[in-house]
Amino acid sequence: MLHGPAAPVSEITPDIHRLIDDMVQTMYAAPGIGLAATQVGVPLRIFVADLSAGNRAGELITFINPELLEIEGTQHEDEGCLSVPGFTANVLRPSRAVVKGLDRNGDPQQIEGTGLLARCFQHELDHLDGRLFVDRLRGLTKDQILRKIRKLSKSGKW
Ligand code: GNR
Ligand code: NI
Repeated sequence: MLHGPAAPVSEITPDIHRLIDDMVQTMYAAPGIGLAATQVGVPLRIFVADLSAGNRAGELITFINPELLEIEGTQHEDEGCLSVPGFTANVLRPSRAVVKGLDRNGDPQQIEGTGLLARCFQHELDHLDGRLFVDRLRGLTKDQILRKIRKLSKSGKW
């Protein structure tokens, strides 16, 4: 599921609202700053994000059918993923990203993110296209992480 693409949401039904509420709860429980529907086993183009991980009101962002409009600059920072537990790596990403899509109510929204928010947006958009942060790594870092994951999963510890 994590390696496959997600399909657009055609209609925002009560089921979609229940899914979003569930994703928000799951993100806060983790805790994480973002979560894509593919991470909870639903291959639909939805993600939620909250840089405060639920600690500050009004920071929750919900995107349905998000699209990357603009990217600019570069940033190198450590990145992790709730679906790749126990590993972080330095990932090169654009430092600014503008995302457009629908909000929870189906109204159009466009949000500009810089720094961590830009990173989070791109991380979640990657999930919806079946990409994990490890897929963006190169060379020794990637080999080391994949080797460790393979070893752990072989012994049933991952
Ligand atoms: O909680 C998360 N933290 C994080 C840190 C740096 C870059 C991206 C992220 S997203 C991650 C939650 C997650 O896996 N979302 O898909
Ligand atoms: Ni992730």
